[in-house]
Order: sequence, then C-alpha cells, then structure tokens
Amino acid sequence: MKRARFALEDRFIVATASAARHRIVMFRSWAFVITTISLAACGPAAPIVATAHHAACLASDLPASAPSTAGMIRIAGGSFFMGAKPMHPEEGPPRETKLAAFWIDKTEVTNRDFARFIAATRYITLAERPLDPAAYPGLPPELLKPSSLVFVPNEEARASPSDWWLIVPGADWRHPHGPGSSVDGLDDLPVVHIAWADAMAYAAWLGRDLPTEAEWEFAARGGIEGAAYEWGDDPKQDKPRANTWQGIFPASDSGADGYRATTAPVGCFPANGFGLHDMTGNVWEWTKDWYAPGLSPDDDGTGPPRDRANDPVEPGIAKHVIKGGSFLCADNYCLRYRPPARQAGPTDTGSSHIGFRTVLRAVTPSGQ
Ligand SMILES: [Ca+2]
Repeated sequence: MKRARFALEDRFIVATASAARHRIVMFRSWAFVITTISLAACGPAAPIVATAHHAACLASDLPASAPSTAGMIRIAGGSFFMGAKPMHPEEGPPRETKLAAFWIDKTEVTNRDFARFIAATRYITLAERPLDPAAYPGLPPELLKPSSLVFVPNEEARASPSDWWLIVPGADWRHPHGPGSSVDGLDDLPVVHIAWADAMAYAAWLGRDLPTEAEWEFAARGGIEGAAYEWGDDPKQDKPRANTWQGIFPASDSGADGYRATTAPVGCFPANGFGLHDMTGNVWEWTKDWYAPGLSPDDDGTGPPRDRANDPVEPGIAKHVIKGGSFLCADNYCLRYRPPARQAGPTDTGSSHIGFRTVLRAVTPSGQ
C-alpha cells in the first residue's frame, strides 16, 4: 500500500516530510521508501530550468544589526475576517480577528540573507543534520543521512505524488536539488529546505519572530477585505501577478509567468496593496502557529495551543501552518495560493517549496 494517495500534492509533502523525520507512516510503505531512495541514489534531482534569468528583481535589504525594520513594511493593526467560505475544509469558518500593528518583511528571506545568518552564527539547518539513530531505532542507515524533499517534474506521473517528490540525501539550502547543485549566483532566490526551527532561529537572530497565521493572512490580503486573491476577485490578469504553475500539474508547467517549475527571485511580481511581494506563490511560508484543521472561533489570533495541534493526515504529529502556496500551485490542482489557504507543514523538515519571512512587533511607526 502506498502511503501517499492524496489528491493534493501539498498534503503529500506534509505526510512524506514528516514521516522522514518521525519514522512513522512512511515505513508502512517499503515500496515507497525503496523507490525514493533508489531514485535519489542515482544522483541529484533533474535540473529545473527557469525560463527567465535569475536576476535580482528587488534587492534584499537585510539590516546590519538587530533590531531594525530595514526591509520591512509596517502593517497597521485592525480587524478583519480571517479565513473564507472554504474552498478546502481547513480554510474556515471565517472569524473576525483583531491585530495590533506589526512590521513584516516585504520579501521572502533570500539565500543571500540566510547566508549572512549562517556566516554569523554557524547555525546548521535540520536538513544538514543526520537523524539520531537512538531516536529512530531500526531505521536503515541510508535513511539517517541528512536529507530533504525535492520536487522533480514528472511527465509520467499520473497516479502517485511519490513520482515527483523525492527524499534526496544531501539536499539542503546550499544544495537545493541535492549534491552537485548549489545556490551560487542565486542570491536573490528565496531560501528553501528550511525547517520551522531554522526559520525561528533566523528570526531570533534579528530580534524578530515568525508571523502568526493571522498576521500573515492580514498582510497577504493587502487591505482588500474578503477578496479571493490578494489582488481582488478576478483570477484572470493581464499580466502575471505571482509565480505559480501554469499547465497540468505535475506534468507540464508552461512557465507563462516567466518561471517554469522553479522559484523566482524575490520581488519580481507586483506588490500587493501593502507593498509586499510574493505573498502569493513562489514558496510556501512558515507561520508561528500550530496547525489544526479549520479555524477555531475562540482563537485570539495566536493560533491553537500546542496540545491542540492536529493534522488529521498524521494524527499525533504536531505541525505548523504554512501559507501562500508556491510555484507548484496550479489552478487546476490545489489553487492554494489564495490568502485564506493553509496547510500543515512538517515542523522538522524542509522542502524545495517552503521558505519564510519575518515580523517585528511592538515598534513605533518610525521603526525605533
Ligand atoms: Ca511559475
């Protein structure tokens, strides 16, 4: 029995990535393990080529020292209806949510930004660390190696997401497609293969935090209350508004938005009403909140407590909310690049389509 038969590719990554770290459901499916490992052992994942050059679109503006609001936009506090009449069950029911003012990065954290963090702290991301065999008794040695999840387009993939998500030993933020790949010359791409704890460590280094789900969604809506997309209700635009997938996922992405089956440099697409780029698509973004299916009416905007974290796909494994969709979100597939869309991200695992941005609270409009 194959573990992952989800209709949505992102439900699969949640289950698969979490299993990779937790040694739980994945190993009910040795066929899947053998498939992924053997494919990974053949070498790095197939190169994914952008149809546009990876030039900088919006220069990253990381501050030299924390705290600072450099590179951030101030979002005035207010009240809004979080969630939506659900397109997917987990997106509702809508609830009124009040927020204090906060600052948020105008772009996703880039490879350049993250490299500065690593240089300053020598931090080692979870994808770069081997699994502790004592914590995973019985796990084959090859599965204890540092690894991360890599998306590989597969024209033959029709039945199972395991054909396009590979657990690749050696894949990490410096080697986004596995051994042999690098981020050289890709400074302005959003950093990926970042686990939740990695994102939190980066934010803490700057004296910042990850956005709550409510903060993230409020920011993504760009001041347009209740719209289906961050730019309004009309899905058809005269020019691309975000890096998503055009075509039949996962077989073919036409790259009509300029980036075929890959991330785009941050800030290449128009900002939303708050001046924020890439809140739609490009990479999913970590939030601080624990994930629970649906929105609780008694939530004060900080998300459910740890003991209420729950992903029905993998009961018993606490996960965090990811928002915004990614370059893999196709109109005919999950359409999860809308502000109210949400997913459960495996807390201790990165992948090639999850990144993050940071927030700073309790600072004055002048940034002091
Ligand atoms: Ca694209």
